[in-house]
Amino acid sequence: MMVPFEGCEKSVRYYLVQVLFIFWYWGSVKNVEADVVASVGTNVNLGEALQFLREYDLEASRMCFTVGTSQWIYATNMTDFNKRRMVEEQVLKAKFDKLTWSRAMAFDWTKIPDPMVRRHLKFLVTSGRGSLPDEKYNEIHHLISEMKDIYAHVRVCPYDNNDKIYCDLELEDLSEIMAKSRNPLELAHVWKEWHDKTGPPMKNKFMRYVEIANQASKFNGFQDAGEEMRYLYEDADFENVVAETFQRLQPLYKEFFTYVRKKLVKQYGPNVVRPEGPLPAHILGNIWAQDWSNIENIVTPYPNTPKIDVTDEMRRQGFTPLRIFQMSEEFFTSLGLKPMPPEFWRHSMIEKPVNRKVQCTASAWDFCNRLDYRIKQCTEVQMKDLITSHHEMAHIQYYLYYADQPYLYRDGANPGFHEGIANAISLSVYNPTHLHLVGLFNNDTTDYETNMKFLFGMALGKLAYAPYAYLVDLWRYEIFRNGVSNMNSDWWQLRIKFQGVVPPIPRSEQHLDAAAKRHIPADMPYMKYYVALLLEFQIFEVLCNAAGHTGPLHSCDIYRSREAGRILSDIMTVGRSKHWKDVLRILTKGKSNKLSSDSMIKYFQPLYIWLKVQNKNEKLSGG
Ligand code: X8Z
Ligand code: ZN
Repeated sequence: MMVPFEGCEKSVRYYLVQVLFIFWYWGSVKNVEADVVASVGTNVNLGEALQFLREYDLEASRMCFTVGTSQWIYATNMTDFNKRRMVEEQVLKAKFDKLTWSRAMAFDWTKIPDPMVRRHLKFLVTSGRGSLPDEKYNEIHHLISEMKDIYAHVRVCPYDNNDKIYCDLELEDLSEIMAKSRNPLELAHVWKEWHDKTGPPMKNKFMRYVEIANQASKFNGFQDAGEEMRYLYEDADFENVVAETFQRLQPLYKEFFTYVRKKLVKQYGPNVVRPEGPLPAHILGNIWAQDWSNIENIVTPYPNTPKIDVTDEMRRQGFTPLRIFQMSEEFFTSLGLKPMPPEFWRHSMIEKPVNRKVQCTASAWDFCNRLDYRIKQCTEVQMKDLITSHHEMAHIQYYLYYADQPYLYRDGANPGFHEGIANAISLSVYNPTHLHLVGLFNNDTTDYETNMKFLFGMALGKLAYAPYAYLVDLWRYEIFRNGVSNMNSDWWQLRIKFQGVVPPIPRSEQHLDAAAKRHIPADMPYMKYYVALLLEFQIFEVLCNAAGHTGPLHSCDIYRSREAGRILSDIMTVGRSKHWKDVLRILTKGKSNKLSSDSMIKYFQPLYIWLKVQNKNEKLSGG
């Protein structure tokens, strides 16, 4: 199983674990703007605005520290007591956010002369659901918590378990079956159970959520909640821009899809996989069919050529989790970037403790006090974790570089930047050239078959993911814009159109298959992953050019390139203080400010040529 790039940044400010409890605690707290329709205030006094923002900055940073600390304590020691303390802090934070919104609303940000102050106030008043009356504010958070709860508590019976005794499979178990089982009946069972137990019980709640989310957005001056989600990209043409990048990926995706389908027909036969049709969603190694890495052994070319995996070598050399993190740090210092601060080494959790329950998903934390940065990772000595540690540390580098910005600018230039940068670093690390240079891989890295196999493996994780990453929010935009009738058929229309994937069994409007993905019930945006995917390759290409790389892009390693490090520090230092297009200008030294799929296409170019030869007698299809 190859999952090279996982983990994510853990921005305390957006993270509310148990919002349901928050609103129990909140109780009857009243707010002065109850039932007031949001409108821009009249205050245009620059001095007062500056004073308000200074106070906000201090208080928000302090809040981020206290909430973040309570979340860290819970995530690394999951007791009921720690959970209660965390919830108490989150209640205070939620109150603070709503109060901040109402104070910011007193200003007419559009008329404030100072551009920095204007931008700050704009961020504060045009985001979130603070504009809703208390009742609805509480209701929508309650709905989201209930949907998250339904999602978290789904349990499924195993296939062929006739006595129905052990019906306790959780998502993690189901994911394991989807990854490893090659029995199409078992896979269809798991797929059906998961989708039947997530969507239908939350459908009514989801419809009400759509209604209230749209109301909040209208209060904020948007047409609907989808427009508000896109507003974070500060680009009126955003939908067209991403659509164009996606179109350009089509020829490559179709070749890839056609090749994968041919291999799957061979494995499962024409009754499961139609030789010229779309792919059924249950045989792609992943419950959402978003990442196909787990079927690598079925579909890979050159099955006898060894895969690049340095796990054995790491163990032979006596690697430890600490050494993995030291090696990651050395990667960044070799670029001239910052070493990890002492607090990082003192407080990070880089191994799974034996004596207590912890949340093991890898994450990088910014405690917003300009001192305290940590990684939480249950590191094992294996290649996957070596890459993850570099990825997480790239998030910490971003935190360190934008630390001197005001609170609201201590963030990625747009929602895709953090993941984009972290994954660009991973591209350089999960790379035969780099692994050879750090003494973990000794085979010939120029061999043609090894390279094609490597690129094919990357395509299963990255190229297969592109349409899925793109369509999740396309669907949400459609629902917010056009309403909640035909939600499920809309979902499958997008999936067949963009991914070329169909459900393994008939579906109806009783189902809500999009809700099988956590980001839908949890109200978490998804387009950022598509944007991050493009940025990852764009940033990687620029860094490689700066490092003087010649040859195919996929073999580039930026290790020890001070010039690549300088570019990284330049784009990270500005955080969110500049428009992301200006950050792309900095990245490209003025050459371009466009989001583009060209670098991704370039990365996979050798595979594309190879696929065209392999598919010369095939009828191409795909998205
Ligand atoms: O949701 C996540 C992370 C949080 S940053 C767990 N990811 C997306 C997903 O799981 O679909 C990471 C990759 C894409
Ligand atoms: Zn990440």
